[in-house]
Amino acid sequence: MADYTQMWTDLGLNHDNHNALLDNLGKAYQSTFMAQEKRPEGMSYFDFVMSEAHGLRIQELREEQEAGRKIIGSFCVFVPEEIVLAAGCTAVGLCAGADFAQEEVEKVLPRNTCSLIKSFFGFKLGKVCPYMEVSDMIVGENTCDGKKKSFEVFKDMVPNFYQMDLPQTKTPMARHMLKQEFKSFIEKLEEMTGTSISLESLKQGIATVNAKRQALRRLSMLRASDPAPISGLDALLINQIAFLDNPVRFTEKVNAICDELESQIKENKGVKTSNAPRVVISGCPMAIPNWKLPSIIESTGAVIVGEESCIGERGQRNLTDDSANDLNGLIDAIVDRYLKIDCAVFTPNQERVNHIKEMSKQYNADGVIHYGLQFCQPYIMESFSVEKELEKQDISVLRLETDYSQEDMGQLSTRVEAFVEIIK
Ligand code: BJ8
Repeated sequence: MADYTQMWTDLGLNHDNHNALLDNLGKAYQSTFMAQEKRPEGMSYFDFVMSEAHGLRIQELREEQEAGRKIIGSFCVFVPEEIVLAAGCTAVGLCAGADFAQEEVEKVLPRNTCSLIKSFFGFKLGKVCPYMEVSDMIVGENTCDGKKKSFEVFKDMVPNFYQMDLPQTKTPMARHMLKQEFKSFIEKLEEMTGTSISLESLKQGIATVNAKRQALRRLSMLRASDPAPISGLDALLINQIAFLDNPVRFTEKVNAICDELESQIKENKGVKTSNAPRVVISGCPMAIPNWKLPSIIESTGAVIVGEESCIGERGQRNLTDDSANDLNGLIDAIVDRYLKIDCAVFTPNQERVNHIKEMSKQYNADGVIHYGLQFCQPYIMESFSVEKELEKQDISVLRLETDYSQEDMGQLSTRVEAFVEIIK
């Protein structure tokens, strides 16, 4: 990596903390990703993106800023990228997948807060996330109680914080509310950029994001093959990078790796043998650089064939209808698309269970591992009904609760190994 010290200084990063984070991430990346066998050649692009995630990509974002674009950071797949792009801005997902500065975090948040929330507080307090520091606006959404209440604290720690309210049901009233929220978001972006979102710019925004989602969908469908053409770890990494990379370039690279995987499939080649146990992971999102559980699962010889997660199918599977010929019609289409996201903060949420069953069948899974972050009420509460419903269909389920620490690695490995033995 080139020397980006000056850029990091300009962004106000804490050099010691940041160097320590990069050092740890580099080691984790080597042992988790580079140690895998038979990786597709197309992964070299994603390895490069990761190696430059705090360097070249941030430099690109700063160049975009110099050219007049605003950078919009967010924590949730409910923040519509179509609208961000239509406003001439760039969307980035903010990292929330590793513990950092936990002692500082626990001075402002209760200990029993989920790791994902503690993580973005730690990244802010430790001054180690260039994406957070480069953002011109950070959007926090009212989803679970943890995020909603923590944003009351977080909003005083970042300039240009914008709070988006979200419904928790899918009634006509809730849909109306979401539409109003998206309209307020449009107004805010227009005020910030001084330009209006037009029919053409919104159509273009939808086209760019739909193309990205179609490419990710194509990748997902290829994972139904046996032997699996790509590891779950690499597929998760691609889904994580979807939140950081330039969307047009990313789409091209995902399609390129899909071309490669298609030819591997034709030759009946895969990353594991065809009798490897196949697992779908379902539950809380695995934000970058959270690779702990997938790495444990795949170290047993099993292969992850799908993620029912916001960093995975829940976040990416539905496209936005672009057929309307007026702005209001397109906003309606965006609202309808986002209301299909079956996050556990919604009640009732039968669609999510149906989707897990569907995925399990579609990807020929031998079992489902439900991943709940400790203290995440929505997903942990829902995991009981998910387990019950899947077992009715004879789908084996393992419910796990964990956090970002390494302390429970031994216990998790034992439970995962035992589960993989059963589903073999
Ligand atoms: S649409 S899943 S990205 S809210 S793990 S912070 S739920 S206590 S992240 Fe999410 Fe949007 Fe929903 Fe998806 Fe709360 Fe649970 Fe923590 Fe969570």
